[in-house]
Amino acid sequence: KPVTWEDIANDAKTTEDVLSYGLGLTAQRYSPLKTLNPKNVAGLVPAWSYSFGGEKQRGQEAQALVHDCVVYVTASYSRFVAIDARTGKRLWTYEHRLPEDIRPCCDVVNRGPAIYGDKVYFGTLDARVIALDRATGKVVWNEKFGDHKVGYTMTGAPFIIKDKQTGKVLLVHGSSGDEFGVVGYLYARDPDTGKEIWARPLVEGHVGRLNGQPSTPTGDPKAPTWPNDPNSPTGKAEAWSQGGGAPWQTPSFDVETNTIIVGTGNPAPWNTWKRTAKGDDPRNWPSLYTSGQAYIDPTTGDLKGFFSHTPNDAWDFSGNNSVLLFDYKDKTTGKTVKASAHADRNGFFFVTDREKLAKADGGHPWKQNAIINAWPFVDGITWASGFDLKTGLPNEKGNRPPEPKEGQEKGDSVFVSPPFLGGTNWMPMSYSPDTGLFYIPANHWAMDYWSEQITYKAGAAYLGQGFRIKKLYDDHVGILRAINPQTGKIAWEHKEQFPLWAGTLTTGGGLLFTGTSDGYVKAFDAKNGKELWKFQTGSGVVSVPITWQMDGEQYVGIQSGYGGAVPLWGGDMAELTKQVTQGGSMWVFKLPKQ
Ligand code: PQQ
Repeated sequence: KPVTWEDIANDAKTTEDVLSYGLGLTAQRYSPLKTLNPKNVAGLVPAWSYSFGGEKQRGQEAQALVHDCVVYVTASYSRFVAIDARTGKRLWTYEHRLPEDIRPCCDVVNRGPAIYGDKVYFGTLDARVIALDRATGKVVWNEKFGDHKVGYTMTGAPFIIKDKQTGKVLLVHGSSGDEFGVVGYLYARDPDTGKEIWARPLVEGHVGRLNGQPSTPTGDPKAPTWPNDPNSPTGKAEAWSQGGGAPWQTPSFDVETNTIIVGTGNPAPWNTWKRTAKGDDPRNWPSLYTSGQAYIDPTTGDLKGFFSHTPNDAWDFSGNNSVLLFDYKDKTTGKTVKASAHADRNGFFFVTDREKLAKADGGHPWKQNAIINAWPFVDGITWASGFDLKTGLPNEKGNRPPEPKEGQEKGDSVFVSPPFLGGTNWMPMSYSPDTGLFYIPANHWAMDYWSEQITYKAGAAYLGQGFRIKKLYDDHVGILRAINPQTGKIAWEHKEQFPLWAGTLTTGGGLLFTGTSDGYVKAFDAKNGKELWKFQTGSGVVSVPITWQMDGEQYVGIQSGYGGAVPLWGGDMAELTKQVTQGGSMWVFKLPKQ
């Protein structure tokens, strides 16, 4: 049967299917299923495993969907598979033919599909969104959204929402490409035809599109948070034309306020001095609307509100990681607070006022006063001591890498933690309304970091920085942490020798599922972090677990296949994980029949 908007809107509550990235519009990654629990989870065994095949393997980062007993999952190199959820038998495969000159920064990954009506959707590395017939895998439409030669690409899962204002169902997706100096866009399309409805650039002063026409500028048309350059044709510094801000991960959707909420990527180039007026303090040039959380009107694509996690981001912290929506009762006032939660690469866990940010009040969309709190979720943060809760701005510790001196190619190196790979990265955290805790797949590491000279060249990396990733502790890199969003206290933690690069999932049965880079799928007690079960899949796990119910039994699904940014950019960590073999398969587990 076709997937309706009501099915998607109820995804977080229904247990027989998984219809959205995030297991629901609020992206909490919580399933109410209770069959599996701390007492019986040790008995989990594989139901089946499916190999994606091919000579090319690399990272498998997808979150699968399940509908009508079919598993829909994407694989590396822009591949899509439909699998019989009962038997593991392939129903169809779609292998997108990729040109040679694609430019993904951080591996040939794909984070999963979307589903609606009789179609499934996914993004490809040559900057397309493709709709396939759910039953046959045949292409229904195929829309190219950017030039892959200059760096546009797509790795994130698209997302279905319904605009309350117009009653239209929209397919929403973002672009990737900040490391090549392209301006990032969020797009809304008609899911039936693929036709663009609006496009929103995330660099201040760039103009959006609505129904094929130029619409509004993003924030202030003069882009006062980016420096001017009287010698350039735009009147702005070179960086402004190449400014990044790509919303390369999947949004969440607030039905109540009719708002799309998405993290925005790093400013381009990484080099802070290229985005600062000569001789001035970078903090006066926040590079809006990059490295923060954006609140977007689904009718027009206009920006209603924005909170910057790292103003004038000098460390490629980006702001993309999932923004989870949750409500809580304030301990002192007893009032229900409608909040957003986000664990940033910069090492801080943010709780922000979702209602304030989702309100288009005619004023400036930049609203740092929407901060409720920000707590460190990793040790040893070097760039800021915390956030000022009045201004919402970071208390910086003077950790920006200095400019190269006159006549030199490189500036002095500084020690930075977390490094650009982040206290956490794209792998989504989860929330359990039962424990009231957020579960962050985090890492303890650092980098040596220095500025370099840079000028924009189309299709070439646009960073202006050099780096070397290093260990912070001898005994672990990965650190799974459960954090209380009202106190910032770490309720429990679990260490891993290798970097953690898989998402987390929580259940009504009181479990937490995730995967490790050395190949295990693991289950923990969500209350206290006790490891209850593990299974070796044969390659590193850097994907996102799901769970569903079928024929009265609870299933858990996850992909195995090592890759992503760590083996490519990870310095000492790439060295450490060299021993992990590549792979590419979907694994499904359940309890043996009684
Ligand atoms: N992708 C990964 C990964 O899949 O392991 C890690 C990263 C990306 C990063 O650390 C990035 O900074 C990053 N940045 C962009 C961007 O700014 O456009 C895109 C991506 C991507 O699409 O995978 C990553």
